[in-house]
Amino acid sequence: MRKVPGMTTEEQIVAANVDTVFLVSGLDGDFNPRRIERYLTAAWESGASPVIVLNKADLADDLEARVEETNAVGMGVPVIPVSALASREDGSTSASPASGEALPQAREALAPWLTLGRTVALLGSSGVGKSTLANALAGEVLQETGAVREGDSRGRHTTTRRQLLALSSGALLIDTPGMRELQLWGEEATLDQTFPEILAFAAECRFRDCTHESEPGCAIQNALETGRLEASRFAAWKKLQRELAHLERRRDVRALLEERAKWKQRSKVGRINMRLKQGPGR
Ligand SMILES: Nc1nc2c(ncn2[C@@H]2O[C@H](COP(=O)(O)OP(=O)(O)O)[C@@H](O)[C@H]2O)c(=O)[nH]1
Ligand SMILES: [Mg+2]
Ligand SMILES: [Zn+2]
Repeated sequence: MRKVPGMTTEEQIVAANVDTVFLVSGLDGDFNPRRIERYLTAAWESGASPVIVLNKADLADDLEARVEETNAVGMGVPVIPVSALASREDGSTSASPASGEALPQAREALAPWLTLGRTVALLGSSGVGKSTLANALAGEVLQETGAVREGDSRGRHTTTRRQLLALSSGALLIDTPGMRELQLWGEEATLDQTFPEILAFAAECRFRDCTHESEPGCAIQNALETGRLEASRFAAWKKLQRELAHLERRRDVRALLEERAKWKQRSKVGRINMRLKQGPGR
């Protein structure tokens, strides 16, 4: 799920009944560990297990360094570098590895998650190569089971194509449409899974309600000072936390308004029933 783009406080379901999410990033100029944290949070919130797929390995100038950087935010989540372009069936590719080493083949590298009865969704910003990857993984497509057309609550119609591919391994692969932004839809607690080290440090703070700003005995400030916690990680956590806190407040307001509207409706119905019971003329 994500928050619908724009100001509306509503959720949008991107895919359902997913076992594994392939969080796809491109190893071109667009690589951004902060965005990976955002997608990871959405994946954890969904209940599906994430796998970080670093695509366009052929374009990476330092593949090992990128994998290491990603491992630092993945916190144990598998990180798989691939080159979807170099993984095409016919072997034709404009991509050639800078290092001269063989490029990681997407199908082999991702096979452990693409097994019988499993559903995998590709998630990531547009342009990272999700569709190219889907084609490479499908190789032998059995069937393409559909595209859906959806309207949003305002009745404006946008076409969101979601492809469900049945792979020969017996897995289902969902290719999601391009997303310009991923606004989170979830609870603050979801961040505990994305930032487990911050949760662990916070447990050591002297005050239970420590805001980790300037309180004495703050274990997070201490970890920052001693270099055990990276400042960029803490900043990323704070940013996502603020975003989720803001979302929670807006959801509370919406729930309150809905509740009020319901009671208004009920009391109106109540008055009408009362009048009916009391009969005419009263
Ligand atoms: N060099 C390189 N380009 C790739 C790779 N995978 C995809 N691309 C290119 O990236 C662009 C976006 O790919 P696409 O699959 O449409 O991305 P999507 O928006 O995530 O579905 C296309 O021009 C692809 O040819 C890759 O592994 N290496
Ligand atoms: Mg696409
Ligand atoms: Zn603290």
